[in-house]
Amino acid sequence: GQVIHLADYRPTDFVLERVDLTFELDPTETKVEARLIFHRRPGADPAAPIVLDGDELTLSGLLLDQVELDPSRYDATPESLTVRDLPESAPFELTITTVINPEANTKLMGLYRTGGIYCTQCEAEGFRRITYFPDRPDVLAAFTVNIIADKDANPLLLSNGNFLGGAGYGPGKHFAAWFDPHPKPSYLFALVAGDLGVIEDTFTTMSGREVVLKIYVEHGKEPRAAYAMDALKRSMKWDEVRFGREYDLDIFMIVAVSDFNMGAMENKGLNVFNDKYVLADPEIATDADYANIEAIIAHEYFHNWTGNRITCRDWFQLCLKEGLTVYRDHEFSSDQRSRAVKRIAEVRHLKSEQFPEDGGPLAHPVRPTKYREINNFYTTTVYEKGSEVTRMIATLLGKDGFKKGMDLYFDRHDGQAVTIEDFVKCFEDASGRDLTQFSLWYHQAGTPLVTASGSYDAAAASFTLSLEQMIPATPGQPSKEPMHIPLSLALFGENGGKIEPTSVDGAEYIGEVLHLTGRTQTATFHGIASRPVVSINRGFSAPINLHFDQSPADLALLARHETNHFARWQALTDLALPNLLKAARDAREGKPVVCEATFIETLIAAAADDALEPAFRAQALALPSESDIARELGGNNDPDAIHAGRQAILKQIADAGKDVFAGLYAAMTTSGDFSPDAKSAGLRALRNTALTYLSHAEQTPARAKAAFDAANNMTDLSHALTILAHRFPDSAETSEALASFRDRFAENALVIDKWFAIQAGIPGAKTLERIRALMDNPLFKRSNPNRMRALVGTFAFANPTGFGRADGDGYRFLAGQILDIDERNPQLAARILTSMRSWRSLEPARAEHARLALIEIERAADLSTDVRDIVERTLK
Ligand code: HT7
Ligand code: ZN
Repeated sequence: GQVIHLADYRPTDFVLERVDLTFELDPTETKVEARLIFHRRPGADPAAPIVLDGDELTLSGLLLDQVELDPSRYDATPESLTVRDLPESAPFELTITTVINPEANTKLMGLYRTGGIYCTQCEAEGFRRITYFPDRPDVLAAFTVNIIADKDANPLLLSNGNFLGGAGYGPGKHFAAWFDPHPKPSYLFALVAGDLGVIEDTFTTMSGREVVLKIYVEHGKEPRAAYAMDALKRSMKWDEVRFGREYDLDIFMIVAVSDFNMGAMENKGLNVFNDKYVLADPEIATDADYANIEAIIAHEYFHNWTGNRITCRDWFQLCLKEGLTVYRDHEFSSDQRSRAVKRIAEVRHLKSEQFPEDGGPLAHPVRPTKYREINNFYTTTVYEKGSEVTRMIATLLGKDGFKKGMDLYFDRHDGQAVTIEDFVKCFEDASGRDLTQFSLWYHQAGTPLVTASGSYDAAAASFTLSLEQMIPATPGQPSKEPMHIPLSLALFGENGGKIEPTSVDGAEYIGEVLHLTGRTQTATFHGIASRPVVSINRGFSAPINLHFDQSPADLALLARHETNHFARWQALTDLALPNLLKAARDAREGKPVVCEATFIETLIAAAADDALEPAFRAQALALPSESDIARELGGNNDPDAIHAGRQAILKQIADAGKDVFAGLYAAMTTSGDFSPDAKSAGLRALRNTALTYLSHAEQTPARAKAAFDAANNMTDLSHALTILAHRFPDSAETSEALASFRDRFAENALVIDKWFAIQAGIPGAKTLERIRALMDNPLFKRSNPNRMRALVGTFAFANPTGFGRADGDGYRFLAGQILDIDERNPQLAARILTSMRSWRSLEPARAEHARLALIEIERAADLSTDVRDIVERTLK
């Protein structure tokens, strides 16, 4: 694959007017007839041929205006179809016939088979695996789709838009026709056929239209779709109330499938979901699963306006739909649940996934300018940092200003394929604010580092804050311009009360937001009667690293008195981190690990504080992870020392807070039937966190085993099993629990994924042997992406001591797996390979093992473009 550059963008020479597709479905020989009506774009070269995209296609028929075309007029290869001598301005119709093999399609892009049904995945470039087509997001057309298939095997024939009609079609067959009136790019096309169960509901839109809602799942699993349906209706309502966006077809369908490369796909009117993000009941789904289902159902639904009605001009603009839609689903979840707890979870995820990406060899801007494989740009930078950039626009403009900008965006660009510049312009026009400097957030990669220092002048009653920003070099971007960084900031007095400055100079400070725009900047706050404790980047108003030396006493004050609960959590984390870093260093040198008292006291006080939400307290008690610690250490990392140090700190907290944890474990119980609501989930989270600490204090598996035996929902059951497996892997209790879990859920793929994932996460060098043995387990299924991610993905992404064992066998194992997966499913292989992105921060011996494993991949013959792109960038 060659490199595609944003600068080379130009519109197509031909305008697509209409698309009429006919599928004759067959597991191994599906016939696709595409009738495409084009005209030459006014001003385009009158002699230019039309060049359509293909991928592994063979042409079996080509007509121009219903007449067979002479082979001298066209060239067909698996990758393209070129037709010459076309009319100068009159519309013409190409009828293209291809025959494809869904059964053999293991890449899960284009038309494929999963669980006996036909299903498509077209984003980003899957449609070209179905027929030759101008497969790019700025080519929009209305689609008619006719589906012909065996009636018995495929009672259900679905596509985008509204149902036109259906009937019998010769012996044993039937057909259905669908029409989607909303012009759309090919990546939003979908077709599903087969035999599925369904749950149905309706939603009445704000203008009074009734929309039919259907969720299709495997027969027998219908009751497990109820929560997804509820989440869908809440999403539809929320988008009306919050963004004024109404649904626009007569029907909205969701289909859950078991083989899927990502979470879900927002095809117009026919979302296709990984069944992991649809199916739930208390027996099989954890609270985290419920929260994910709610968020992803919302995310895909919200795409109807941000992505589908207004789409991307080209794939460089991916964050236009993804960053914005993630921002919208975050806001939705915050409104449905606890805003502070949701924000903590978002920031945890951002720091653990996006920060390492932004700080490593795969760093790229939110709006990149070149790519080799677009599949590799569905990244946390595009999604999560893209969402943070949208959030900062909302911070800059305020609630009303942001709303005005969004309204203008919907008004101005409905039905168009647009760019980030078009999006930003709407906010500039709506607010009158110049966002030129702010836009650097889209163009400069790397996480800005802000260094702050404060000094108090009692005589002048002023406080001076000096700020400096530095944006690290990233691939292709050696030097950076200073950015516009909105820092939510407040001052607190020694008694914990907020101090309002009488005036501020040196920086714009409005609505408690300080605007850092210079490389260095000094802000002076006047009217400050006593030394203040400063809280900077409250609510994580900007996605930055902050260096600000604050004493444990000051952090403890913020942890107790900050009015913003996210900032309290941040203060607790800032108290924890130096202890964890020191513990890692001490463990490495064989020194005893000692945790500082203020931190332990403050943390346990927060845990015991009944005025705080249980879910918040659970988040506070969940210390920074081993990879968080590795990132903060920055280099020469030894995963074993980080693990040992962190375990020692956990033990000290557990011993000091034993009574508090025992009290919480007894008190945090839910009554009545299981409910997945945020409050009940919070009680379970705090109770389970207490159980984790108690198992550290007690150092025996007994309590976790009792919890496992008593659990009546998957949250408690899988938490207890995780403690048993991760802390007491060789105990009889653990073997028994693992076996009983497997036997009880052997028929439930989503739960068996958890069984594999929990074992893949067991710390220590011995886990690799277990993984090898698990690969021979009859329950292991190589072709299923969820199963592969559960076992190999969890091991590589979430088990630093197992994957990073000192002899390098973990890295070599991964290399072998990547090469094997790549033969079937390059997208999945490339994604799992990104687990190597931080290899350069390992200590030299491990780093060398990792490098050699990467080279082994790089040297393999017949690598996919996907894996080649990742491996080469990772090694560079
Ligand atoms: N827009 C979708 C992204 C996507 C995808 C989904 C499933 C399989 C392959 C895919 N490639 C890209 C999902 C989303 O962000 O909503
Ligand atoms: Zn999305």
